[in-house]
Amino acid sequence: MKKKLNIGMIGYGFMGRTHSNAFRTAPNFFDLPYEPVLKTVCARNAEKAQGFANQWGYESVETDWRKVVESKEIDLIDIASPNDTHHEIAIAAAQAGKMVMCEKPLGRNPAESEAMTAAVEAAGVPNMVWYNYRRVPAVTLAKQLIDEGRLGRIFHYRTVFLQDWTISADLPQGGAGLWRLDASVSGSGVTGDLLAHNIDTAMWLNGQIDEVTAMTETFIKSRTHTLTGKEEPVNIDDASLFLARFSNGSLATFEATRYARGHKALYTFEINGEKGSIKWDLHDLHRLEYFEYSPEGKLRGWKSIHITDGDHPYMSHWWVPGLQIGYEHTFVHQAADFLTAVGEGKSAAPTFRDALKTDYVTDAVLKSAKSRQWEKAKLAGEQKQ
Ligand code: SOE
Repeated sequence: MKKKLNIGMIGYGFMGRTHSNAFRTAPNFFDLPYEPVLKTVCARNAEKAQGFANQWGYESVETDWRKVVESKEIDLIDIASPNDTHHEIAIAAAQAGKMVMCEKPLGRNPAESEAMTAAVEAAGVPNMVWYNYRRVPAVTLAKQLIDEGRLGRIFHYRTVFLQDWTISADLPQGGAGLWRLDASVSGSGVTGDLLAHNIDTAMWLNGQIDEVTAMTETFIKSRTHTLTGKEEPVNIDDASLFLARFSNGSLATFEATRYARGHKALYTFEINGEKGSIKWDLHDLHRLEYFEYSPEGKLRGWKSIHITDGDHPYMSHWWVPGLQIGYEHTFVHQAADFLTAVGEGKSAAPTFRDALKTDYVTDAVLKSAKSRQWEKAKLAGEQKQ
């Protein structure tokens, strides 16, 4: 019999669902050292939390996250609640000796993220942040190709994350789902919500970003606040664009917006190296476009690799070659990798410290948009455990 690992889930929104599904599904497809148990779900609204518990099979419901953190029954706290709650819960959980998983971004600002990183490292508890796109098999394959040196020296990194769901001026800010528009809860707009994904993937694939120069815009300056009913200033960035230099000498462009009419979640990246290039697109997530320079001229060209074969990352755990998987599987992979790492007494990447690195870049982006100068990203150093 496998040892049980009891999970306390804080939050029951979109991310509460993706994480719960990941823990329920992972043991069916991966041979894991632990059996994850959906023990307690915690949310302020007891009735809604109970509905969520019934749906997903949580054994109990709690309305005070402190009780979950203090519970002797819980091994792992998974934070899937809005950004303004991450800091306090993660620190308390680490101090109570729990493993901690946290939805991205880590904190609302570097001070919060630093304190959270210090807490999990001081407690020596396994930790991870849910930057799920690293675990799209095509993206993991891109990492393998780069690490094998197949692109050679990298010159360019180009990436966007485009959405269009906040264009209406009638959309309120604040409250369920719309807390992303309230800077006091979210910390920032698309910089922390979307570009953080691009930055996490980019630094995983291509190394440290040294410096950035950015511009941001808030197109709709005030919106009705759901909680107060009043028209209040909007303090988030609706669009954020920046140029970056990586430590390896390559140059990058990053763009994220919620005002790209027609785009729902167009996350793409393209990397150009001396020996080849790769391109990936979330709307076609099971394909990796690969250009290899080495074949003789007349056979040279872009390949569109359908990432469904058993020798592609993660795919041997799923169906048969040719059959695709999707968005939710990225979370399943992340849960499986985390539980495997815990079995070895380790954290899984991206750790809190990895996410702190991303937060230092998003902070430099927001600073640069204000200063209109190039800003250096602070370095996060290495994991202390
Ligand atoms: C915002 O719309 C959002 O849901 C982000 O919060 C997620 O992190 C991203 O993966 C999809 O878009």
